[in-house]
Amino acid sequence: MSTKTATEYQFILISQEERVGIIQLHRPDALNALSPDLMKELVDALEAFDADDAIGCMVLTGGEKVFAAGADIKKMAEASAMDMLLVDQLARWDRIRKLHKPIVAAINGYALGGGCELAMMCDMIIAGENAKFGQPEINIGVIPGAGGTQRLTRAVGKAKAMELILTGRQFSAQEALEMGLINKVAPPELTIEEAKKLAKTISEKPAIAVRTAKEAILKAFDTTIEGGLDYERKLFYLLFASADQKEGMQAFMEKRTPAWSNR
Ligand code: DAK
Repeated sequence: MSTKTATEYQFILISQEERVGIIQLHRPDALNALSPDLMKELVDALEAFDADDAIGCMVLTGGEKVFAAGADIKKMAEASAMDMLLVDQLARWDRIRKLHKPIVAAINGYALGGGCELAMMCDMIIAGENAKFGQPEINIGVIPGAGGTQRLTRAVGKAKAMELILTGRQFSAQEALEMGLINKVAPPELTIEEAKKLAKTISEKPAIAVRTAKEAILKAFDTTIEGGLDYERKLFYLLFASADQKEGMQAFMEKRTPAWSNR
């Protein structure tokens, strides 16, 4: 677990607004290409926010013209299969999947390859009208390797995922919205504000219920409906052990605003 301060990161910028933790990818000379060093900082920062009781929700963003142009092609070009296996980047990406708190992606400009996959690992996506999504790996002789074939397919269905991954074409924020991949399209100058607004709303909800809801929703992707319903029910019962369940229901009956302890 990292205890780094903002100034110790080289490829990301971090900040906090109320209960929202904000991470900005910041490697502008390489279009925020997701090098192992950048990914290490990103995962460290996400885990630090995830462990911080003062944070209720996170926002992940990039620059004005590019969210991320994918994995660093220059660093991968000469790699052997064994190099790729031994670097085991996937283990780092997998740690993002295990985060408890929700992440809202705020995307302006390119979100390509690993950039699109990173956006899809977030829980909600707000995109600027200038956003360009895509899985262009086919054009450099490979396929998506950080979940694109799975997450895009689950989000938009087989036919669209086939078309997008086999052609490698870019698609707009509007098309992403129509396919159900993202939550909202915003004017580019408002993308981050819209994402922060959504994150702030969520960050003010009782934290244990938020993390439990995220866990239950993600379960829907890797279980049967029967298994998912059972899982949901157990989590529902579990919440009756939380102070916030008592407070939330008591406050409702007393017609007052609940004071969450996030316990
Ligand atoms: N990697 C390294 N450098 C990149 C880059 C990238 N992905 N994308 C751009 N750059 C560099 C360019 O080489 C150029 O560098 P210089 O020539 O100035 O040194 C600089 O950024 C500016 O790029 P352009 O001159 O090309 O700028 P344009 O505005 O003309 O075009 C573009 C922007 C984003 C459309 C274009 O750069 C582009 O098509 N980039 C490549 C996009 C791409 O193919 N992305 C997918 C990469 S493969 C995994 C995890 C992750 C992945 C796989 C596995 N595991 C955990 C197992 C992910 C794989 C990928 O993402």
